[in-house]
Amino acid sequence: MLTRLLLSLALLLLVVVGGDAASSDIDWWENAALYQIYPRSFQDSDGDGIGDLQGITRRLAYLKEIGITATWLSPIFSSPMSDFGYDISNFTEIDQIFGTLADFDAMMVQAKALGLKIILDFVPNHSSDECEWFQKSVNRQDGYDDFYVWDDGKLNEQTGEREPPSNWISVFGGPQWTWHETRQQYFLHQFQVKQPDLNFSNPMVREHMLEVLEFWLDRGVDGFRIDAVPHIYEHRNADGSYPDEPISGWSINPEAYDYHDHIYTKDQPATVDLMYEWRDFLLEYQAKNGGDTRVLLAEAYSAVETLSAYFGNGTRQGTQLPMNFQLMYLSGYSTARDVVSSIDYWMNTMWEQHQTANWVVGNHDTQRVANRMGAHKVDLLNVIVNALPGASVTYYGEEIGMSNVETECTEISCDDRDGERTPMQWAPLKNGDFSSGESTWLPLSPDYERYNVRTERGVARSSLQVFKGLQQLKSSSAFLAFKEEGGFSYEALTEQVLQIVRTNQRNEEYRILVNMGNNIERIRGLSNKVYEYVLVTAYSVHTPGEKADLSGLLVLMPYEASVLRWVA
Ligand SMILES: *[C@@H]1O[C@H](CO)[C@@H](O)[C@H](O)[C@H]1NC(C)=O
Ligand SMILES: *[C@@H]1O[C@H](CO)[C@@H](O)[C@H](O)[C@H]1NC(C)=O
Ligand SMILES: *[C@@H]1O[C@H](CO)[C@@H](O)[C@H](O)[C@H]1NC(C)=O
Ligand SMILES: CC(=O)N[C@H]1CO[C@H](CO)[C@@H](O)[C@@H]1O
Ligand SMILES: [Ca+2]
Ligand SMILES: [Ca+2]
Repeated sequence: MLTRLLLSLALLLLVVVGGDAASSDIDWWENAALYQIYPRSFQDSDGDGIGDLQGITRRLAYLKEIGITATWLSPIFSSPMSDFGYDISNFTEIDQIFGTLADFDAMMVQAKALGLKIILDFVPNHSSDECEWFQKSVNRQDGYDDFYVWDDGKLNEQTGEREPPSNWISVFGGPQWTWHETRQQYFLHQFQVKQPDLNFSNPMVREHMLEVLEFWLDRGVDGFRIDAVPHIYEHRNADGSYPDEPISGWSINPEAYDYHDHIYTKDQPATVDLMYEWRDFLLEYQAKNGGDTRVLLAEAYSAVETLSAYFGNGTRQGTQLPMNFQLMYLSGYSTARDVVSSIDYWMNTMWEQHQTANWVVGNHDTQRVANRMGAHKVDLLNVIVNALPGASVTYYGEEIGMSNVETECTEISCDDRDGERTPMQWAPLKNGDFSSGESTWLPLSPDYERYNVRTERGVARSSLQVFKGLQQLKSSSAFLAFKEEGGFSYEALTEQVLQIVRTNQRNEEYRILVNMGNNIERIRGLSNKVYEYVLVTAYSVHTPGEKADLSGLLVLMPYEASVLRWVA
């Protein structure tokens, strides 16, 4: 008893004397550097031209090198690959293209040895039509009858013909309802025909999904990134019929997804409770099994108020990282003031209510930054997302400035998103050192001999070096003070110059200056202190170590980003 008392007194003293209350209440995910791997394109180990798990394992040390905390993998599960793994036929089996469960376990061992966290993609909205569950449902097998969303449809009174239950359009275009000959009913699919939606009003579906989560948790994963969250539930009238969606006015093509306003097929209220249910499951799992916090990332292109509900409501906790896509909407024309508006959109709600932030740079559905904003702005965006408080989410290859590749339709793939899914550029070698095979499933970018990891390691101000430098700042006491009152600020100093300040308000402060425009910018009297350049991008005329008295004039070159530090 006495020793316990003494021990807690000692601990108390430590906390008081250390005084660093800031970092002690930061959980690992709150300021994590997250990294998305698209497994088909990261590293091929067997020469078939498609990336795989053994390849990822071999490259995990690279993630450590560049300062990544956790990586999430796009789906690696059994799949007919109609949507490259987002059509899962078995949620607890590794697709043979990627390897085996033993390969997965070996990857986990290596990740743990390096101190890297692994997050899996979790695709609850739908399965593949080749999933055993769907086959059982088609045949109305006991317990599986209601596993998916089936409906007889309506009879058109004029023509006497059968019609789909509602006018809903799928995300990829065309009707959301498809007639199934065997079952003689329509089934719902918010995405491809080969991706039938599961019925989440069915407790057995939810139970099966929890079993899926548990299966992977038991194999050591640190969390899940939940795919297509807004699409999980659909509205159904009390009499079992489905309401039509109104015309949005955003598209003139009646076959296009944007033609309707998705008030009945997106962000239905039950989704919020589902997020709480899953989080509770992870919390229970952690209480039982120990270890670090397991996280949930949610993919939801939804209004910030909805994302706020997904995070939690004061009594319940939900997904820690509802992904913030605001910065993905910036273009080459965006000014510093535009950037501030995008940041504000998130912060005014999410920081105000929950003290949380995350910043997504890109993903496998969106053009790369080099194409969205211009190659000369890749570093600027990398600086911004890593200088802002919270977690950053980098899509593989953005750290070396990869760009979209013009691809042609092949037998393997014909998807308008192929351009941002090309093989990782590792070295100026055959196939960029991605694969030893004769060909790769998508072509390498023609620029890979210039933009690749090995070359950029040797260039002082390459995108890779800037990225690495930013990750190192994250562990400084100024960056760790972000949850303290006044620990950070951001503003547009001029139309084109963004400033982010990170400070512990005692002895260390960083000013991150980003010139989004193509003019030389002059800024006077920023501070009465003398700073030192610690990180500069290729457009800067300064060198690390150089002093800057910010009571005077500071000049920024076009597209320059610089990080300056003051220490007492
Ligand atoms: C998934 O695969 C595992 C292992 O191969 C098997 O035991 C299980 O029954 C399969 N589940 C489904 C739904 O097909
Ligand atoms: C979903 O399952 C529930 C419970 O089994 C059932 O009551 C409901 O009718 C099903 N919904 C659909 C659209 O099939
Ligand atoms: C939070 O959500 C739960 C579940 O939906 C609900 O029971 C509870 O009342 C909500 N709390 C607040 C403060 O709104
Ligand atoms: C960014 C992302 O994960 N997009 C996926 C969303 O879900 C659909 C259907 O599962 C996929 O096709 C997208 O690639
Ligand atoms: Ca392979
Ligand atoms: Ca759904």
